[in-house]
Amino acid sequence: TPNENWWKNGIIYQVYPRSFKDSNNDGNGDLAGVIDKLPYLKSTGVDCVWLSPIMKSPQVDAGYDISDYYAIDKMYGNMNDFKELIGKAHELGLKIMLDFVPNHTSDQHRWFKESEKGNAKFKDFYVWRNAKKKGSPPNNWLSVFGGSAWQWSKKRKQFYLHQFAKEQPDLNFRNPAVRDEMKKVLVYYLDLGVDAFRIDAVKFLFEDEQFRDEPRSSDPNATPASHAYLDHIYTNNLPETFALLSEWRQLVDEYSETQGGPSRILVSEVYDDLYNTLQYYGTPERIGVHFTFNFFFITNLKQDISRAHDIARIVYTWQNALPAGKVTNWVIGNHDNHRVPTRLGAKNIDGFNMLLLLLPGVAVTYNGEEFGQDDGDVPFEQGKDPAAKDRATFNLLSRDFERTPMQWDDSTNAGFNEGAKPWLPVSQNYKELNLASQLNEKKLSHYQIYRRLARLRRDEPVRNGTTDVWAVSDDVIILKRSAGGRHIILAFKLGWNGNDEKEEVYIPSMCEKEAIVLLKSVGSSYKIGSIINPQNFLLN
Ligand code: TEU
Repeated sequence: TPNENWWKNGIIYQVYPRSFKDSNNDGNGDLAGVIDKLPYLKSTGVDCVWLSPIMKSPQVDAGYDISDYYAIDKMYGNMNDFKELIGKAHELGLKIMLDFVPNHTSDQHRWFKESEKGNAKFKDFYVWRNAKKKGSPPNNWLSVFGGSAWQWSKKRKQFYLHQFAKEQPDLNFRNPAVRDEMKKVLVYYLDLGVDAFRIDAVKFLFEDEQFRDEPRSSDPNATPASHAYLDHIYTNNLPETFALLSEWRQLVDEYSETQGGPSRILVSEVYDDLYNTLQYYGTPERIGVHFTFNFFFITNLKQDISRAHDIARIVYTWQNALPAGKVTNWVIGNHDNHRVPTRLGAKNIDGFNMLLLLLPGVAVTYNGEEFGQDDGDVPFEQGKDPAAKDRATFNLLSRDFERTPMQWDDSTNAGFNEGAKPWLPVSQNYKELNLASQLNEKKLSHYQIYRRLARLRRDEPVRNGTTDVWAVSDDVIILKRSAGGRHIILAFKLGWNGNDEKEEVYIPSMCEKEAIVLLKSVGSSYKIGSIINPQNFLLN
């Protein structure tokens, strides 16, 4: 089939629509804004644009609380705008990935309102349970955002399950009618031409049928109300969840086949240990998703504390454990985690982008990462995130900081809009840190490095070659990609622990023939070239 493999070496770029580009100056980004920026994304070298949720929503959890799967939220536009966006993207050769949020709906969804009333057709659409004894929840399950995962409904005189905010009731996937409804949603968007789905919060889809209490986790520091306090053996990664994913995969594969067009793909969003994460790729007996996010650069690295060998370990443990024939992927940021410069140090943004783009498989970039945007400042009073409702935990838990508006240029509100108050404040540093200031091709800015690497990755046959990675010192990591006597070598020194000095490294004899050598904060006495000097970018 044509283009069957379009995604396998692709760059997926996450657009956070509310913060991307506000075309009608109402303080919220919108689809017209995304359409406006498609040529920019194309010229950056992106292959697929992932839109965080754009469906109708009361926006309690930034659109991850959907009240109608068949409508676009009016702050973003309407279904015609979305169709136009897909059409324009496809004209440019860009794919569209949609956030698909099946685990829960908004409590404002008609299904939930009817279910709460006890309407026979919707009665079992959600997970309802009686109180254990008067007033107390059915069991000890905890919400990801903290506190009991159960909320009492006065109307129905029962508790309902919500593994995220209480405004996000969990759907009951044991009910065949719910499974049918979600398949309909998938088909609706496949028919519109959506190329890929990022399936949200997948590991939470099914829960224990007996509703048993979960045991205390091994985390000694977890407080009793925090999600980490329990070991989620009865709410995460159930066998039924994997079976349902197989059904969705079959649906999507059959759809692609009957259409005879490029394959449509499924990506799962799961934070877990290596073993549980990789289960989502499937097994010989059970088909899984095309790929499941590799979040280990996010979860397993700590500024100033991690060493080069920690990075190397993330790469080779993932590569070695990956089931045969599967496509690898790398993520360094998203809307749930502090931005790369904030989390891993401003000095390391180029190094991590280079690593991301030179590793095999799929690279996932969060909007702004291509030019090193960092977290914004959001005062508690302006916070929006349901994961951080009280002042005491706001700084620790809020995800608002990584969601502030995109810094396009140094004009009003960083070019996000024409001056209306944005839903989250624009970061104060936008005059210095913005995309426009990095567009000059003669200067090797964060953005120019990103764009060059995106091109190199697209044009260079070595991208299909072997991958080796090792730490040559505490702070220097070397990545080597090779095929047919050609090599790409990246030597990247972590700029942390206050150590800024360039380090001389011996690059083992691996570039007898043709090599492109990229050095980041590494001394160049070895004279094989350096990205610091664009003329030496490509060496024979
Ligand atoms: O996140 C799912 C998820 O696993 C979260 O626990 C995530 O680890 C947490 O947000 C980190 O702070 C998805 C979305 O990405 C997130 O934005 C939503 O809030 C959540 O689902 C509920 O839909």
